[in-house]
Amino acid sequence: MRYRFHNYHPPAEDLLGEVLSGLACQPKRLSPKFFYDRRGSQLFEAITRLPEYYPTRTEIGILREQGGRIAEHLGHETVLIELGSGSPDKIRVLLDSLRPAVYMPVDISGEHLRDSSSHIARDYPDLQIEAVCADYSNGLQLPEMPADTARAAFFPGSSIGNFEPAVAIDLLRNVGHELGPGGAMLIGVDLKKDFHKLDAAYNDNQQITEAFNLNLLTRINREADANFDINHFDHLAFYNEDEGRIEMHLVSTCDQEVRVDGRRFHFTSGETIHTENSYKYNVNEFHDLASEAGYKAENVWIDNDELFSVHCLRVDSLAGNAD
Ligand code: AVJ
Repeated sequence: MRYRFHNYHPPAEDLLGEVLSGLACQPKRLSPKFFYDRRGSQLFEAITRLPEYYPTRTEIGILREQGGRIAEHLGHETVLIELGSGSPDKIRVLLDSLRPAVYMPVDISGEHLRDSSSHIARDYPDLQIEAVCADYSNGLQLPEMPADTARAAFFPGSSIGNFEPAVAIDLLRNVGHELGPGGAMLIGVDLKKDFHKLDAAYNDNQQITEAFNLNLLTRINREADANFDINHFDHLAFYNEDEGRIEMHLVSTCDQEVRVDGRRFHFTSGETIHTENSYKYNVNEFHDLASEAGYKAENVWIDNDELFSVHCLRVDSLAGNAD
């Protein structure tokens, strides 16, 4: 088996430091990247199967239907870099149509990455797999790759929506530097649509999204020596029309004090911790963003109900700030 695991994982102090600074902000906030411990990754996979959560199955449908066309753009025998190994079904569809030489999944959750990439290794015995445990939001660090093999990136699930547009531009530009001139990126982007449909996707009947949101506090209790009482926080998710994004928050249901690593944080009743943004883009809006990041938009595929888009971008100019 040709499988390697590269650990560039951020040390545990990063979580504590970011939690302390986020809770010291006004309004309080926590980064959505911390959702994905093992339990969080499992809850997210459960979300992707919910009837209300249309993005995953819609994106898979597009990848399945357009596999041939996508391969024409991305090419075969590439190094295929996957940013965030979210849903196992998606990558299988893509591996089948692209047949890359190397599969390089990059994920912040080491446990999740080991679980998911070992299953791929078992089912694709001839595929070289280089699993990279890293936080790609702080700049992408990748193991050495053969210079003569074309690189392609797959950034599925509208994960790009987690970042403020200006930060998303920096991140895409950064990945563009790793891909090199002429490199291709396949990126899934959730479309703007009727807000009822959006709201429902983040307020599911089975309350899995609520459990996913609250699990952040459970994780912080365990990993940052905190004492959040999850019975005193409520899940809140809504579409913010002006910003073009879903916002998720955790609402304190009473006046309370919480201890994190010996420090105390006060919450008034109704005060929220902002835990996630999920930006939605029209095709034109996303084209503008991609072009600011140094890419040329080559193609876009959309499902019949116009719920979700999959763009093929090409690294065009690497000018601008490279961090
Ligand atoms: C993984 C960031 C794309 O924003 O839809 C799902 C995360 N949060 N339900 C999204 C999420 C709540 C998801 N992304």
